[in-house]
Amino acid sequence: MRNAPTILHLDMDAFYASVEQASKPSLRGKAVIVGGLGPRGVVATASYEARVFGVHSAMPMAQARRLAPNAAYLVPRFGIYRDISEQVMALLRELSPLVEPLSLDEAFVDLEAGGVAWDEASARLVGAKLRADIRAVTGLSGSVGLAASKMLAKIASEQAKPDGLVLIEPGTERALLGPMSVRTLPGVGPATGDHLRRAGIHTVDELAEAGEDELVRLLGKAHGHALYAMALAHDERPVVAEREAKSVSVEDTYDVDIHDRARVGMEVQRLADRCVRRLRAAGLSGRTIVLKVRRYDFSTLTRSETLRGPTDDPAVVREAAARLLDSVDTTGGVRLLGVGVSGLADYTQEDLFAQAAGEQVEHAEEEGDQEEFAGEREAAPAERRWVAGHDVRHTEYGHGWVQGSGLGRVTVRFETPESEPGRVRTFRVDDPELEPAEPLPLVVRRPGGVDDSGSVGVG
Ligand code: TTP
Ligand code: MG
Ligand code: MG
Repeated sequence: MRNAPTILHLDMDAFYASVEQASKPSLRGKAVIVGGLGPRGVVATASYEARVFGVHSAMPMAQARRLAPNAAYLVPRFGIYRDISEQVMALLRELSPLVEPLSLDEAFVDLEAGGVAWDEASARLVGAKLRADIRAVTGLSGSVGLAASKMLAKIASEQAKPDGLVLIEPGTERALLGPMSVRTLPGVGPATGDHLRRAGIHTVDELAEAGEDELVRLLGKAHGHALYAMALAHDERPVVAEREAKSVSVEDTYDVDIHDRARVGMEVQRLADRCVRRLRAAGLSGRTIVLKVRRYDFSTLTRSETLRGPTDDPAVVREAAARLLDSVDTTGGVRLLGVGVSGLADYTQEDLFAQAAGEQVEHAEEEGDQEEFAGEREAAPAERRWVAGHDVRHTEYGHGWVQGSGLGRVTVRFETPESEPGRVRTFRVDDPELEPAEPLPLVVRRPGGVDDSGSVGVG
C-alpha cells in the first residue's frame, strides 16, 4: 500500500436533489424528494433537508410522503444529471489519467498517477481546489475523501459529507476502522452482513479478531481471505480507468448443445453461484444481473434485470437469473450460457422511472399552500405530458417547471437557475401556449469567471 493519501474519492452531495435545487430557486433550503411518483415508485434521493424526516434512497415513495408530506416531489431528469456528471468527470480527468467512475456522481482518482499530489499537503490542496472547481463549474457541492487506499478514501468522503473534505493520515487506518460496522467494508453487502452478525461479528475489530481461518470457514476461501485483509485495512486495489473492470461475469460453452430445459436451468444456477463467488472475491456487489444465451444457431441474446439495490447474495442472483431465463426460448438447444453482475452502483433507475413518469402526477402545490388534487385514474393523454419537476416554456411567462397536474389543470412555477424564486400559475393541461422544454444550464458561463477548461483562479 502506498504511504501517502493520494487516492481521492469524490461523491456529489444529494446529487439529483441538489441539481433540482440549483435549477429551481424556490426549492433551495427545502425538503426535496426525487424519485418515481407512481404507486410503486421509490425514492432515488432526498435533499439533506428531507433526510431530517428519515427519508432516504430506495424507500417506497408512499412511505416518504407520510414522513415528509410537505416536501417537493419531483420526477428525475436524467439528461441534466448526466450532463453535470460529465462536467464533474472532466474535472477529475484533468487531475489524472486514472479516474474510475462508480456511478454518475462518484469516482476514484489516483492523484499520484496524475503527478498532482505526492504527500499529505499536496493531496489536501488538490482536493480543496477540486471542490472549488466543481462548485464553480456546476454550482454544486461534492465531498472529497483522501487516503492511501480506495477503501479508506471512500470512507473518508462519507465522513466528509455534506460539503466537506476528510483526509485519513496513513498509519491511522486501523484505529479508525476498528469500531466501525463490518458493513462499512467493500464486499460486505446485506447478505454477508447478516451472515457475520449471526456469527457474532459486528465490528471491523471483531472481524480482525475472528482471524483469517474463521472467516474462510464462514465465507469461503476467496471472500474470507479478502475480507480479512480489508479488516486489517489492507487494500491494494488499484484505481482502474475502465468501467468494464467493475462487472463480473462467467460463462460456459458446451461441447454438446443442451436441449433439456431443466438442465439449462441448473446450469444457470451453477453459473450464478460461480459469478457471485467471483464478485465477492473482488469486493464488489452489483445491481444489474445479466443472462447471456447463445443458441444452437449461434444467435446470442442477453437479458438483464436491475435490482433496487446492489447485491452479493447468491440467492438473489440465482432468482434473477432464473427469471431472466424464463423469458428466453431455448428450444433447439443452447450452446453457451453466461451470468454476469454489474458491480457499478450506477443508479440508472430509468426503467422504473420511465414508467413513473408516464403516470399521472397526483401532487400539486400552490403558492406555499399545499393543495392536493385527487389523482384521477383515467388521466387524459394530454395530462401525461406534464411531469412533476420537468421543464416547460410558456410563450408569455418563459421558462418554468411543472409543480403538479390533475383535474385538467397544470401548475407551473416560473423560475430559472439564475432568477429569484418564481411565481406559480395554473393553466389548462391543453393550453397551447405551454410546451415541454429542455433544462437550462445551472451555471451561466461569463467571460472572466470560469474559463473553458473549467478551472478557476485562486479564491
Ligand atoms: P448517492 O451518491 O448514493 O446519494 P446522493 O448523492 O443523493 O447523496 P449523498 O451522496 O450526499 O449521500 O447516489 C447518487 C445519486 O444516485 C442520487 O442522487 C440518486 C441516485 N440513486 C438512486 O437513484 N437510487 C439509489 O438507491 C441511490 C442510493 C442513489
Ligand atoms: Mg452522492
Ligand atoms: Mg454516489
